[in-house]
Amino acid sequence: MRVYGMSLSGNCYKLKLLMELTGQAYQWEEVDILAGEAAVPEFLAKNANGKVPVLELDNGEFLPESNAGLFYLAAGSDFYPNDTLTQARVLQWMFFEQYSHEPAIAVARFISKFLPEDHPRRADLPALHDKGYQAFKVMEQHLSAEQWFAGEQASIADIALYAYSHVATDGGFDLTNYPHILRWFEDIQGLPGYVPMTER
Ligand SMILES: N[C@@H](CCC(=O)N[C@@H](CS)C(=O)NCC(=O)O)C(=O)O
Repeated sequence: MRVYGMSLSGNCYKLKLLMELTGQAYQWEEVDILAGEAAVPEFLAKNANGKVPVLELDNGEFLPESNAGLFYLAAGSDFYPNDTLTQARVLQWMFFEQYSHEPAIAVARFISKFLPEDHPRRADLPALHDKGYQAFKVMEQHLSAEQWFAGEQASIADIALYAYSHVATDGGFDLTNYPHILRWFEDIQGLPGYVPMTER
């Protein structure tokens, strides 16, 4: 399999982390989205939406969307539970990640880390911080009672949420007052096969 991704992207890191945790072989094809490499016809043929990551399967098909890639790669592993309710809990948190978490926390990081100091989009940061802290509040409350997001062990829900949460300081978030989230970071970092985001 091959991942078309950008190493600094949390969405792309989700796939890398799961493949490392589950010992699946893959190649990494770096796509510099900041240089417009996801907007060229050759890439758009892989994902008409012009976004990374895209997972290229062994049969040559292309699978965009990070959480779809997580689902595909987790099949048959401990990172996807067997019973229907826990599977639904995994989906619950993955949809939460895509609607209530990533659009604030990843976008705040993008603006803070990659756009110039005088860029007009910096005006969006206060609203993004409000929305992002709301998501962290929901996560903190859940993690005050549970070790993981769905079921009794780490799942792709944890990986989806971890990707941008653990680098949220890049976007101006301070998680000092979220001790359960900080504990959960350590639990994920202790999983066998864990790799940090910027290793390759
Ligand atoms: N929902 C998508 C979001 C993917 C996404 O936003 N990718 C960003 C990088 S993190 C991208 O490729 N942006 C390029 C662009 O929008 O031009 C997923 O989870 O894969």
